[in-house]
Amino acid sequence: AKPWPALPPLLVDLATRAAAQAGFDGFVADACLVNHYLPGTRLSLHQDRDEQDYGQPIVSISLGLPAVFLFGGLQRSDRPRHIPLSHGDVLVWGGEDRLRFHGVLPIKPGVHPRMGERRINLTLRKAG
Ligand code: MD6
Ligand code: FE
Repeated sequence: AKPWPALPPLLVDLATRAAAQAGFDGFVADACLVNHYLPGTRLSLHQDRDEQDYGQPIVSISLGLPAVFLFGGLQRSDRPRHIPLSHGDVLVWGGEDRLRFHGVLPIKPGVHPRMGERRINLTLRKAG
């Protein structure tokens, strides 16, 4: 089978530096999920559990329209905090928070000057 193409070093470096700033040294992302949100799109509460090592954090980069990130507890029923995210924000979660339920409220209609009517989220991970 063909190997996955390498991630852009720029993104891997950004994720390593953001993770270190949040207290997670030595993070080297090997995967990036790209989610595209149109106005009205939401992401329901979930845990990120597809990775091998929950000792590695998640680094999330937000671009375009603003969003409200829901940061919940370890049970789906725990009431989530609301964290506003705008263009250029980088959010890191890991350690004891790695398996918190999280999601995104429906994106409000709007036009971002650079990105138009969309939000793009990049999550950098260590999958393997
Ligand atoms: C966000 N994204 O868009 C949060 N999880 O701010 C996620 O939680 C996420 O984009 C799993 C896979 C892709 C994602
Ligand atoms: Fe997620």
